[in-house]
Amino acid sequence: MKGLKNDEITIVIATNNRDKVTEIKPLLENIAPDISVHSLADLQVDIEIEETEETLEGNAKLKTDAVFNHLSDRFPCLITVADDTGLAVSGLNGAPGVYSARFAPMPEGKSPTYDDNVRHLLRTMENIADRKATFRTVIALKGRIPGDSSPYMFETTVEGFVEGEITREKTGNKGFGYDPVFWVNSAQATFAQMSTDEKNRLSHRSLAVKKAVEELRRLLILKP
Ligand code: ITT
Repeated sequence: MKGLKNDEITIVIATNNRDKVTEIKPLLENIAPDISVHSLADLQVDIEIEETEETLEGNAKLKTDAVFNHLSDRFPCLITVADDTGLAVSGLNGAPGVYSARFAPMPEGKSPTYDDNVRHLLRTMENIADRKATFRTVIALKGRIPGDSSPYMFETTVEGFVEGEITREKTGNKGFGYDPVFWVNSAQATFAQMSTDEKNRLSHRSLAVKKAVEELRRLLILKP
């Protein structure tokens, strides 16, 4: 890490989901001044990554690997950050979990919208009393930063979660995905009733990203 300047470090958020970028970017920009943080869209990278693993960790790592390999030649000092998130509902034995993006059944070749998934969840849970639910985010990090004598490679995952309940109807119009039906116990509101800043004070994603920031600061300061 000798002589490394922040403006030589490129962090790329490995997601095609713009709503995640809105939440993650301001938190990563906190790491240190001058570090550049980009989304795939900022870099005009068009890459489809199929989520073939059965765990959030596995899918998050697939995304950091794919984007790291894609951009490795372009940036000498590169850190890729990926998020995989699942909603686990107690009364549905943990579903939709790792399949949260693809919960509502759709015709071949069509992906469900956020609204399709929310409507399917409310319909599936019409007669279910146990509405306890947990949002869990796994953030994977993969990086190459200069080491003492050769480049230092690292890979790790961190996670964050928040407990809540699935409401009986949609409440609020902010956020994305299942936010209008996820009642956050500690805030007594749904995520869709919160601004990005408010959600970022307590969400599963922000807790995971804050741990990732700590880990990155440690690596960048320790200069392994
Ligand atoms: P990438 O894989 O490109 O990052 P994705 O939308 O496929 O984006 P995930 O598989 O991690 O992302 O997310 C699964 C789904 O869970 C997502 O499509 C949303 O419907 C929902 N979701 C994720 N984070 C959420 C949040 O903070 N609030 C509400 N719903 C969320």
